[in-house]
Amino acid sequence: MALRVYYDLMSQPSRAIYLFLKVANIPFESCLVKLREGEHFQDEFTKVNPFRKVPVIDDNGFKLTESVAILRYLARSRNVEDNWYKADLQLQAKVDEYLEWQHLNTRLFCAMYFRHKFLEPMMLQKPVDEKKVARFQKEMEKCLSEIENIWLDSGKKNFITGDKISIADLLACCELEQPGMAGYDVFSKHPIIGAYRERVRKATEPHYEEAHKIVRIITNKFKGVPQANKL
Ligand SMILES: N[C@@H](CCC(=O)N[C@@H](CS)C(=O)NCC(=O)O)C(=O)O
Repeated sequence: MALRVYYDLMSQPSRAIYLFLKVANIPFESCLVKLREGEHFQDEFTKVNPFRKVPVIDDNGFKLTESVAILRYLARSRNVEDNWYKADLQLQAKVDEYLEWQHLNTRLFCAMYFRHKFLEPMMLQKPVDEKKVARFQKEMEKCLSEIENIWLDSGKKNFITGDKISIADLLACCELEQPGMAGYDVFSKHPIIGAYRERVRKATEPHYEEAHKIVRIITNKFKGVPQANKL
């Protein structure tokens, strides 16, 4: 049985997995799960992932959730270039350092900003809770300045862990893209991150834009302004 991958390209961790599979040339069978249509709540998908979230993989009967675990598993089980997840223990630990950090930073704040500024007002037809959005924006901006100044060493580092792209960069950029749909363009507001995104895009082309096609469509269509139930 082929490697089955359950995903929705609206989902940041799904895009990171998709991008890795494409760029590392790992064959897989696409199993699209339309979150906007609630397909993740259907019985068929609940059997695959009782947590009812994407991404998930099924590798010949071995099911795995959680994007970080999936990226590590794929990098270890497939014959991929060493730069993605270094064999050297210390270099690998530096990738892990970001993978652990991002859960309560890039992932949390970029996703929460997007959710409260755009997704929930759109899907649930409710007004934007400006106080909540301002709180998440403040936390997100703190996190973005840490990415610029610490992870990217004020632009002196090309990628999160040094000169070569790794799975950490895929997760980072896919999360950093999400606030753009809510009208906050991380890359133009933070030029060091903008230049970094260009390096990641170049290292993964043409798959980066392919993975972000739906993000671009939504960004251009709504310009960050939620419209009731139109997504
Ligand atoms: N920690 C998980 C997060 C998975 C997750 O939150 N997926 C979201 C999309 S980005 C989802 O499926 N949400 C559906 C829901 O919560 O109803 C990972 O990194 O894979």
